[in-house]
Amino acid sequence: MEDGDHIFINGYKHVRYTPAEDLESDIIEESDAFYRWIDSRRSVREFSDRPVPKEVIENIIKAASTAPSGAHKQPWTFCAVSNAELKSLIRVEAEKEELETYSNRMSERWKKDLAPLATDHHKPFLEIAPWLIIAFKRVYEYDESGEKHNNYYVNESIGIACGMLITAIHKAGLVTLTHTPSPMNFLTRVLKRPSNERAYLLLPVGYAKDPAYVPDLSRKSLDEVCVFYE
Ligand code: IYR
Repeated sequence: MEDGDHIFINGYKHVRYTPAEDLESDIIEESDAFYRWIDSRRSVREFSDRPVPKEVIENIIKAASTAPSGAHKQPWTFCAVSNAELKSLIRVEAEKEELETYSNRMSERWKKDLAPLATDHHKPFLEIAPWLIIAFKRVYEYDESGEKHNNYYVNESIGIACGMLITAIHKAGLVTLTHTPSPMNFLTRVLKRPSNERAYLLLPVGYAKDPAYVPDLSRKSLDEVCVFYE
């Protein structure tokens, strides 16, 4: 390493940060282009069964796992399922919970709010999409002596990682949606996950069906979501 490329703080090595972007580029133009690109992302519920290479899923999950996390514990496990029997089992279990949710757990107000999205308890995408990614948060870890240690800011950390996962999926030209069958404990059982993991989000991943239709939604304006203090 060249001189000046690293220092030690409290005995821990720190390496010099190199900006990833050309600092002389037009950052107004670049940030606007990124906004326009990310604004083209939509939650899609109609999938093609066209296969997606495993390498793409690996890259997407590697991208998500670069997310910042409490004390850099990276408190997450992403389970990527392409096995047809497992996907069918997950669909059966999810639809069981969803039927109960739509029939008995949701308020009238909630159902009214969901009406524009045209969702119901049927989840065919759980079998049609070539991959299901199930994000598990890791609430605690065991150290070498078998002692339990809680992770930090676990919900914040996995939420950020899932946001980056969704961005990586969009960048690959694929689509997803954030499916939250509730309760999700059946995923612990079906995927045989250890007791320190809790299912957080289920994301089907694949190509959009052609044609696929999405609700005609508009997003809040900047004024509605942002307050400047200058
Ligand atoms: N989890 C259910 C219901 C659902 C709830 C909300 I809030 C949504 O934005 C969409 C769906 C389901 O996945 O259908």
